[in-house]
Amino acid sequence: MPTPLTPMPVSAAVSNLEVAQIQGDILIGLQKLVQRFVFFEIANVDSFKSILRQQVSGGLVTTTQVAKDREQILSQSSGQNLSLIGVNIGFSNTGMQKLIPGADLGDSSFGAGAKLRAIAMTSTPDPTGAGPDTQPINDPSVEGVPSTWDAKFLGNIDGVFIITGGSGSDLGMQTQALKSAFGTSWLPLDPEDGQVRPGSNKGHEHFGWLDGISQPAVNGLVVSPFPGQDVVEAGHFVFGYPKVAAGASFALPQPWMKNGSFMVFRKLQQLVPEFTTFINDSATASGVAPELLGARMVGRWKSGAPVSTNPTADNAPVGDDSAQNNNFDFATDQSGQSCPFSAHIRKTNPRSDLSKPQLDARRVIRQGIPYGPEVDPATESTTTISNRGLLFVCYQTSILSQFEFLQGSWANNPDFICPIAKGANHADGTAITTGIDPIIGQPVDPTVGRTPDSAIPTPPGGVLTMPTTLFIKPLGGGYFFMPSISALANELTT
Ligand code: N7H
Repeated sequence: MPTPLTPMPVSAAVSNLEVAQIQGDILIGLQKLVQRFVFFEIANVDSFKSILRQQVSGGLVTTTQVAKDREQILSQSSGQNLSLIGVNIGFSNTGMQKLIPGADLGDSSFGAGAKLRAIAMTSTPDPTGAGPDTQPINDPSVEGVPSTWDAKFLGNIDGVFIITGGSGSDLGMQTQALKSAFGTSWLPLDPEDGQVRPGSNKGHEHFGWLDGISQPAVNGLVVSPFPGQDVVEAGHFVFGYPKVAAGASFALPQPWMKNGSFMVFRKLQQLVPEFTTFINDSATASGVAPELLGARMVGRWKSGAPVSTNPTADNAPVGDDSAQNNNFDFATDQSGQSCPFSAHIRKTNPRSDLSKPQLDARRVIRQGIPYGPEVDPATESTTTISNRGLLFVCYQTSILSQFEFLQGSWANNPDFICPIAKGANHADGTAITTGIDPIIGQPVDPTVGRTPDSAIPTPPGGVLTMPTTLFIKPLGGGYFFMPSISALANELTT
C-alpha cells in the first residue's frame, strides 16, 4: 500500500516498458488519500462498449501519468494538498465474456472466478515452495459458498472501476461522471470506499503497522532500486514482457493481453480490538512486551523496522528509511531467532530462504488501502463494533502462481517455510515448528498448525498459541483483468 509520499525510484521517461499503455494502478499505483471501487454489471453490451471506447478509455490514468504525478508530489514540501484524481478499469471473466465471447485469458483461476477459488480444494501442500500451484484460499464456507462474504460479492460482477483522489468529493464527482456517461448500459453496485488513515497513522494499516514498504523493483521501470529491493522481470506483473522463473511461459495467451495485468481484490475485515487484546494477553503470559510479540508475528515493528535487523527493540528511523527498511534477508537466521519462520513477511516473501527464480515467480505488486473508521477506544476496547479492514489489491500475470500460491501454499500451510525449517532444532534441542501465517493464514483444519515458531526471541522461552478464531475475516473478493489502453479502445470495444 504505497502511501502518497512514499518515495519510489521510478522514471517513466527512461522506461523500457510501454508505460503509456499500462493502467496506472498496476506498477506504481494511483496516488491516493481516498479510493473507491465501483463494481458493476454490464446491462447493454453494445452501448457499454461504445461509451467505454468513445468517452471513457481516453481518460484512464496511465503509468506514464502516475510517474509524472509522483515526481510532482515528491518535489513538493508537503503532500497534504494532494488532489490527483485517477480512474482505472478491470473486468472479471463474466465481463470479458460479454466483451469478447469465448475469450480465454489462459488463467484457470481467473476463468473460475474469485468466489469459486476462495473455497476450492485441490491437493496437498508442497512445503518446498516449488511444487504444484494448487492450494486453497480456504475462506470459511457452508455448502460450497463462502459464508463470510457480503452478498454483493456472491452475485455477478462484470467489472470494476477504481477511482482515487484527495477527498470524498473527488470520488463523488467521478462516480457521478461515470453514471452519467454509462446511463442504462450498466448497473453500478454498492461501491467499496477506502481511505488512508488520519494523522500519524497515515500509511499504516488498521492493526497499526506501516504498510507498502516492500515492493518488487520492476525491471525496466525502476531505475535505481533501494538497497535490498529485488529487481523482478516485468513479465510477472504485466503481460508481454519476459519472466525469469524456470519454465514460465512468456507467450501471450491473447495478443490483446499485452500491457494488461490480473488484479486480485479482497475485502478483508480486521478485528482490531480482538487482535490487540490477544497480543496483550499472550505477551503477559509469555513475559514479553506486546510490541515485541506483535513485531515477531509480522516480521516488522509497527514503524516498519524489520525484526531481522532490529530483533529486540523498535528503531523508527530504520522503519522510515527506504535505504534501510528492506535491506535484509534471512541468510544468517536459519533457526528463526531474529525473524520467526511464520512471520507474515517471511511467509509471503521468504527472501534468501528460496532461490531467486522460486521467489520471483510468487511476487505481486500490492496496492491496497484501509477501509472503515478508526477504533473508538470508548466502545471498542475488546470487541469490534464498526467494520474496518483492508481493501487488499495485488497485481500479477498468474493468479494461480502468485496471489493464490502466496495465500494457499505459503500463508495457509503450517509446514512451509522451507526445507531448512523442517527437522531443524533450536539450540536446546526442541523442534522448530513453523505454523501458519499468524496474520492472514487460513488453515484447512482450524485446530491444527496455528502455532508459529518461537514467538519470543529466547527459545524455549515461549511459543505463541493462536486461538482458532481468525483476526482477519474475508468479506468478499474478485479477480479482474486490467487491459491496456489500446485493447480498451480496440479489441475489447469494437
Ligand atoms: Fe501483507 N499487516 O499489517 O500485518 N503485510 N497484510 N498480505 N504482505 C505486509 O513489507 C497485512 C496480505 C504480503 O516483501 C506488511 O510492505 C495485513 C495478503 C506481502 O517482505 C504488513 C493484511 C497477502 C508482503 C502486512 C495483509 C499479503 C506483505 C509489511 C490483511 C497475500 C511483502 C509491510 C488485512 C496473499 C513481504 C511491507 C516482503 C507485507 C500486513 C494481507 C502479502 C504490515 C493486515 C492477503 C507479499
